[in-house]
Amino acid sequence: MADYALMNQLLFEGKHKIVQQMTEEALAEGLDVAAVLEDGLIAGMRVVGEDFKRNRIFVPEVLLAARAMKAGMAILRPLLTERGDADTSETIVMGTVKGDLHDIGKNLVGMMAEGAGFTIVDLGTDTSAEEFIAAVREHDAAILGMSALLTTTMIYMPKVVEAVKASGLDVKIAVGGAPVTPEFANEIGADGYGADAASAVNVFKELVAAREASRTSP
Ligand code: B1M
Repeated sequence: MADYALMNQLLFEGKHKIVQQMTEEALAEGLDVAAVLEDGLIAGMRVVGEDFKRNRIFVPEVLLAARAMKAGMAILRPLLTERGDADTSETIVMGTVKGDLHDIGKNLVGMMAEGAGFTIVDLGTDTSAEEFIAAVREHDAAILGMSALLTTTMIYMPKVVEAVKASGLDVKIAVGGAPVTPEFANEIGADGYGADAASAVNVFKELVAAREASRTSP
Protein backbone atom coordinates (compact mmCIF):
# COMPACT_ATOMS: atom_id res chain seq x y z
CA MET A 1 0.00 0.00 0.00
CA ALA A 2 1.47 3.37 -1.03
CA ASP A 3 2.45 5.60 1.88
CA TYR A 4 1.36 8.98 0.55
CA ALA A 5 2.42 10.82 3.72
CA LEU A 6 5.96 9.50 3.26
CA MET A 7 5.86 10.35 -0.43
CA ASN A 8 4.79 13.92 0.42
CA GLN A 9 7.63 14.22 2.94
CA LEU A 10 10.22 12.90 0.46
CA LEU A 11 8.95 15.27 -2.22
CA PHE A 12 9.22 18.11 0.30
CA GLU A 13 12.83 17.06 0.96
CA GLY A 14 13.53 16.97 -2.79
CA LYS A 15 14.42 13.26 -2.88
CA HIS A 16 13.61 12.88 -6.56
CA LYS A 17 14.88 9.34 -7.09
CA ILE A 18 12.83 7.89 -4.22
CA VAL A 19 9.75 9.89 -5.23
CA GLN A 20 10.13 8.50 -8.75
CA GLN A 21 10.48 4.98 -7.39
CA MET A 22 7.48 5.33 -5.06
CA THR A 23 5.39 6.64 -7.97
CA GLU A 24 6.36 3.58 -10.01
CA GLU A 25 5.52 1.30 -7.10
CA ALA A 26 2.14 2.95 -6.52
CA LEU A 27 1.21 2.39 -10.16
CA ALA A 28 2.52 -1.19 -10.05
CA GLU A 29 0.19 -1.77 -7.08
CA GLY A 30 -2.66 -0.77 -9.36
CA LEU A 31 -3.45 2.52 -7.64
CA ASP A 32 -5.44 5.09 -9.56
CA VAL A 33 -3.23 7.52 -11.46
CA ALA A 34 -5.36 10.52 -10.39
CA ALA A 35 -4.98 9.53 -6.72
CA VAL A 36 -1.21 9.08 -7.01
CA LEU A 37 -0.96 12.49 -8.64
CA GLU A 38 -3.21 14.30 -6.17
CA ASP A 39 -2.40 12.51 -2.89
CA GLY A 40 1.19 11.53 -3.57
CA LEU A 41 2.59 14.49 -5.52
CA ILE A 42 0.35 17.59 -5.51
CA ALA A 43 -0.34 17.25 -1.76
CA GLY A 44 3.42 17.32 -1.10
CA MET A 45 3.84 20.39 -3.30
CA ARG A 46 1.08 22.14 -1.36
CA VAL A 47 3.12 21.85 1.84
CA VAL A 48 6.15 23.22 -0.03
CA GLY A 49 4.03 26.24 -1.06
CA GLU A 50 2.87 26.82 2.51
CA ASP A 51 6.38 26.66 3.98
CA PHE A 52 7.76 28.82 1.16
CA LYS A 53 5.14 31.46 1.95
CA ARG A 54 6.09 31.40 5.64
CA ASN A 55 9.82 31.69 4.86
CA ARG A 56 10.54 28.29 6.41
CA ILE A 57 12.14 27.19 3.15
CA PHE A 58 13.66 29.14 0.27
CA VAL A 59 14.12 28.97 -3.52
CA PRO A 60 16.87 26.26 -3.50
CA GLU A 61 14.67 23.87 -1.47
CA VAL A 62 11.66 24.66 -3.65
CA LEU A 63 13.71 23.91 -6.76
CA LEU A 64 14.64 20.50 -5.36
CA ALA A 65 11.03 19.77 -4.48
CA ALA A 66 10.00 20.81 -8.01
CA ARG A 67 12.56 18.38 -9.42
CA ALA A 68 11.07 15.58 -7.29
CA MET A 69 7.57 16.55 -8.41
CA LYS A 70 8.69 16.42 -12.05
CA ALA A 71 10.35 13.02 -11.50
CA GLY A 72 7.02 11.64 -10.29
CA MET A 73 5.10 13.35 -13.09
CA ALA A 74 7.42 11.79 -15.68
CA ILE A 75 6.26 8.36 -14.49
CA LEU A 76 2.60 9.35 -14.66
CA ARG A 77 2.97 11.05 -18.04
CA PRO A 78 2.35 8.00 -20.29
CA LEU A 79 -0.85 7.22 -18.41
CA LEU A 80 -2.08 10.81 -18.32
CA THR A 81 -1.45 11.38 -22.02
CA GLU A 82 -2.84 8.02 -23.16
CA ARG A 83 -5.63 8.73 -25.63
CA GLY A 84 -8.72 6.67 -24.97
CA ASP A 85 -11.63 7.09 -27.34
CA ALA A 86 -10.86 10.79 -27.61
CA ASP A 87 -13.17 12.75 -29.87
CA THR A 88 -11.05 15.78 -30.75
CA SER A 89 -7.92 16.40 -32.76
CA GLU A 90 -7.75 20.15 -32.20
CA THR A 91 -4.51 21.89 -31.27
CA ILE A 92 -3.85 23.90 -28.12
CA VAL A 93 -0.93 26.30 -27.94
CA MET A 94 0.06 26.46 -24.29
CA GLY A 95 2.56 28.52 -22.36
CA THR A 96 3.36 30.23 -19.08
CA VAL A 97 3.28 34.00 -19.56
CA LYS A 98 6.19 36.38 -19.88
CA GLY A 99 8.27 36.81 -16.74
CA ASP A 100 6.97 33.60 -15.17
CA LEU A 101 9.05 30.42 -14.86
CA HIS A 102 6.52 28.13 -13.17
CA ASP A 103 5.65 25.22 -15.44
CA ILE A 104 4.51 22.27 -13.31
CA GLY A 105 0.80 23.16 -13.42
CA LYS A 106 0.92 24.06 -17.11
CA ASN A 107 2.62 20.76 -17.88
CA LEU A 108 -0.06 18.84 -16.00
CA VAL A 109 -2.82 20.65 -17.85
CA GLY A 110 -1.05 19.84 -21.13
CA MET A 111 -0.70 16.15 -20.26
CA MET A 112 -4.36 15.78 -19.33
CA ALA A 113 -5.46 17.66 -22.45
CA GLU A 114 -3.28 15.36 -24.54
CA GLY A 115 -4.98 12.40 -22.88
CA ALA A 116 -8.30 13.89 -24.00
CA GLY A 117 -7.09 13.88 -27.62
CA PHE A 118 -5.77 17.43 -28.04
CA THR A 119 -2.45 18.09 -29.73
CA ILE A 120 -0.34 20.28 -27.46
CA VAL A 121 2.16 22.81 -28.70
CA ASP A 122 4.05 23.70 -25.54
CA LEU A 123 5.82 27.06 -25.68
CA GLY A 124 7.34 26.55 -22.24
CA THR A 125 7.68 29.45 -19.82
CA ASP A 126 8.29 33.21 -20.16
CA THR A 127 6.12 33.37 -23.28
CA SER A 128 5.43 36.71 -24.96
CA ALA A 129 2.24 37.73 -26.76
CA GLU A 130 4.15 37.65 -30.05
CA GLU A 131 5.28 34.06 -29.43
CA PHE A 132 1.73 32.95 -28.57
CA ILE A 133 0.33 34.58 -31.70
CA ALA A 134 3.03 33.19 -34.01
CA ALA A 135 2.45 29.66 -32.68
CA VAL A 136 -1.35 29.89 -32.98
CA ARG A 137 -0.91 30.99 -36.59
CA GLU A 138 1.70 28.34 -37.40
CA HIS A 139 -0.26 25.45 -35.91
CA ASP A 140 -3.76 26.70 -36.73
CA ALA A 141 -4.62 26.22 -33.04
CA ALA A 142 -8.20 26.25 -31.79
CA ILE A 143 -7.17 27.25 -28.26
CA LEU A 144 -4.50 29.42 -26.71
CA GLY A 145 -3.88 28.36 -23.09
CA MET A 146 -2.06 30.68 -20.72
CA SER A 147 -0.76 29.88 -17.26
CA ALA A 148 0.49 32.31 -14.59
CA LEU A 149 1.54 31.60 -11.00
CA LEU A 150 2.52 35.08 -9.88
CA THR A 151 0.34 38.09 -9.17
CA THR A 152 3.06 40.10 -10.92
CA THR A 153 2.82 38.08 -14.15
CA MET A 154 -0.92 37.38 -14.39
CA ILE A 155 -1.27 41.03 -15.38
CA TYR A 156 0.47 40.13 -18.65
CA MET A 157 -2.53 37.99 -19.61
CA PRO A 158 -4.74 40.93 -20.73
CA LYS A 159 -1.90 42.09 -22.97
CA VAL A 160 -1.97 38.73 -24.74
CA VAL A 161 -5.77 38.83 -24.98
CA GLU A 162 -5.64 42.33 -26.53
CA ALA A 163 -2.92 41.33 -28.98
CA VAL A 164 -4.83 38.20 -30.04
CA LYS A 165 -8.04 40.19 -30.56
CA ALA A 166 -6.13 42.78 -32.63
CA SER A 167 -4.61 39.99 -34.73
CA GLY A 168 -8.07 38.81 -35.84
CA LEU A 169 -7.17 35.15 -35.21
CA ASP A 170 -10.06 32.74 -34.69
CA VAL A 171 -8.78 31.20 -31.47
CA LYS A 172 -10.34 30.76 -28.05
CA ILE A 173 -8.33 31.88 -25.03
CA ALA A 174 -8.24 29.89 -21.78
CA VAL A 175 -6.41 30.97 -18.63
CA GLY A 176 -5.45 29.40 -15.33
CA GLY A 177 -2.89 29.24 -12.55
CA ALA A 178 -3.03 29.68 -8.78
CA PRO A 179 -3.67 33.47 -8.59
CA VAL A 180 -6.08 33.53 -11.55
CA THR A 181 -9.81 33.64 -10.75
CA PRO A 182 -12.93 33.25 -12.93
CA GLU A 183 -13.66 36.94 -12.29
CA PHE A 184 -10.20 37.96 -13.53
CA ALA A 185 -10.60 35.73 -16.60
CA ASN A 186 -13.91 37.37 -17.35
CA GLU A 187 -12.58 40.88 -16.75
CA ILE A 188 -9.70 40.49 -19.20
CA GLY A 189 -11.92 39.00 -21.92
CA ALA A 190 -10.62 35.42 -21.84
CA ASP A 191 -13.06 32.83 -23.17
CA GLY A 192 -12.50 30.26 -20.43
CA TYR A 193 -10.93 29.57 -17.04
CA GLY A 194 -9.79 26.30 -15.48
CA ALA A 195 -9.16 25.93 -11.75
CA ASP A 196 -7.25 22.68 -12.18
CA ALA A 197 -6.13 20.33 -14.91
CA ALA A 198 -9.30 18.24 -15.03
CA SER A 199 -11.62 21.24 -15.21
CA ALA A 200 -9.32 22.94 -17.72
CA VAL A 201 -9.78 19.98 -20.08
CA ASN A 202 -13.57 20.31 -19.79
CA VAL A 203 -13.29 24.02 -20.54
CA PHE A 204 -11.14 23.26 -23.61
CA LYS A 205 -13.81 20.88 -24.90
CA GLU A 206 -16.53 23.51 -24.37
CA LEU A 207 -14.43 26.13 -26.16
CA VAL A 208 -13.85 23.86 -29.15
CA ALA A 209 -17.61 23.20 -29.36
CA ALA A 210 -18.36 26.94 -29.13
CA ARG A 211 -15.79 27.70 -31.83
CA GLU A 212 -17.25 25.04 -34.11
CA ALA A 213 -20.77 26.35 -33.53
CA SER A 214 -19.76 29.92 -34.35
CA ARG A 215 -18.03 28.72 -37.52
CA THR A 216 -21.00 26.75 -38.83
CA SER A 217 -23.72 29.26 -37.90
CA PRO A 218 -24.60 31.66 -40.77
CO1 B1M B 1 7.26 30.05 -6.96
N1 B1M B 1 5.88 31.13 -6.12
N2 B1M B 1 8.40 31.65 -7.11
N3 B1M B 1 8.62 28.83 -7.55
N4 B1M B 1 6.15 28.66 -6.34
C1 B1M B 1 4.60 30.46 -5.84
C2 B1M B 1 3.65 30.58 -7.04
C3 B1M B 1 4.10 31.24 -4.56
C4 B1M B 1 2.56 31.25 -4.41
C5 B1M B 1 4.81 30.68 -3.32
C6 B1M B 1 4.33 31.29 -2.04
O1 B1M B 1 4.72 32.36 -1.70
N5 B1M B 1 3.48 30.60 -1.34
C7 B1M B 1 4.71 32.68 -4.82
C8 B1M B 1 3.82 33.64 -5.60
C9 B1M B 1 3.23 34.74 -4.75
C10 B1M B 1 2.37 35.64 -5.55
O2 B1M B 1 2.61 36.00 -6.65
N6 B1M B 1 1.29 36.03 -4.92
C11 B1M B 1 5.97 32.34 -5.57
C12 B1M B 1 7.11 33.20 -5.69
C13 B1M B 1 7.03 34.49 -4.90
C14 B1M B 1 8.23 32.88 -6.48
C15 B1M B 1 9.48 33.74 -6.74
C16 B1M B 1 9.20 35.24 -6.99
C17 B1M B 1 10.41 33.52 -5.53
C18 B1M B 1 11.68 34.31 -5.54
O3 B1M B 1 12.47 34.25 -6.44
N7 B1M B 1 11.84 35.08 -4.51
C19 B1M B 1 10.11 33.05 -7.97
C20 B1M B 1 9.60 33.63 -9.30
C21 B1M B 1 10.33 33.08 -10.48
C22 B1M B 1 9.64 33.46 -11.78
O4 B1M B 1 8.71 32.80 -12.20
N8 B1M B 1 10.06 34.55 -12.39
C23 B1M B 1 9.59 31.65 -7.80
C24 B1M B 1 10.28 30.52 -8.24
C25 B1M B 1 9.85 29.22 -8.08
C26 B1M B 1 10.70 28.00 -8.44
C27 B1M B 1 11.51 28.20 -9.74
C28 B1M B 1 11.65 27.75 -7.31
C29 B1M B 1 9.60 26.88 -8.50
C30 B1M B 1 9.03 26.64 -9.91
C31 B1M B 1 9.56 25.38 -10.55
C32 B1M B 1 8.80 25.05 -11.80
O5 B1M B 1 7.61 25.31 -11.97
N9 B1M B 1 9.52 24.44 -12.70
C33 B1M B 1 8.48 27.48 -7.65
C34 B1M B 1 7.40 26.72 -7.11
C35 B1M B 1 7.48 25.23 -7.28
C36 B1M B 1 6.30 27.33 -6.44
C37 B1M B 1 5.15 26.65 -5.67
C38 B1M B 1 5.73 26.22 -4.32
C39 B1M B 1 4.47 25.47 -6.30
C40 B1M B 1 3.87 25.71 -7.70
C41 B1M B 1 3.42 24.39 -8.27
O6 B1M B 1 4.11 23.79 -9.07
N10 B1M B 1 2.26 23.89 -7.78
C42 B1M B 1 4.12 27.85 -5.55
C43 B1M B 1 3.23 27.75 -4.33
C44 B1M B 1 1.78 27.56 -4.70
O7 B1M B 1 1.36 27.59 -5.82
N11 B1M B 1 0.96 27.44 -3.67
C45 B1M B 1 4.99 29.04 -5.78
C46 B1M B 1 1.73 22.57 -8.18
C47 B1M B 1 0.90 22.69 -9.47
C48 B1M B 1 0.31 21.34 -9.81
O8 B1M B 1 -0.16 23.58 -9.23
O9 B1M B 1 0.88 25.40 -10.66
O10 B1M B 1 -1.21 25.87 -9.29
P1 B1M B 1 -0.39 24.92 -10.07
O11 B1M B 1 -1.28 24.42 -11.32
C49 B1M B 1 -2.60 23.95 -11.19
C50 B1M B 1 -3.68 25.04 -11.33
O12 B1M B 1 -3.23 26.32 -10.96
C51 B1M B 1 -4.15 24.92 -12.74
O13 B1M B 1 -4.02 23.53 -13.00
C52 B1M B 1 -2.83 23.04 -12.40
C53 B1M B 1 -2.99 21.58 -12.09
O14 B1M B 1 -4.05 21.33 -11.22
N12 B1M B 1 -3.49 25.62 -13.84
C54 B1M B 1 -4.18 25.90 -14.99
C55 B1M B 1 -2.24 26.06 -14.00
N13 B1M B 1 -2.07 26.60 -15.21
C56 B1M B 1 -3.25 26.51 -15.85
C57 B1M B 1 -3.64 26.89 -17.15
C58 B1M B 1 -4.96 26.66 -17.53
C59 B1M B 1 -5.88 26.09 -16.65
C60 B1M B 1 -5.48 25.68 -15.39
O15 B1M B 1 -5.46 27.00 -18.74
C61 B1M B 1 -4.60 27.26 -19.79
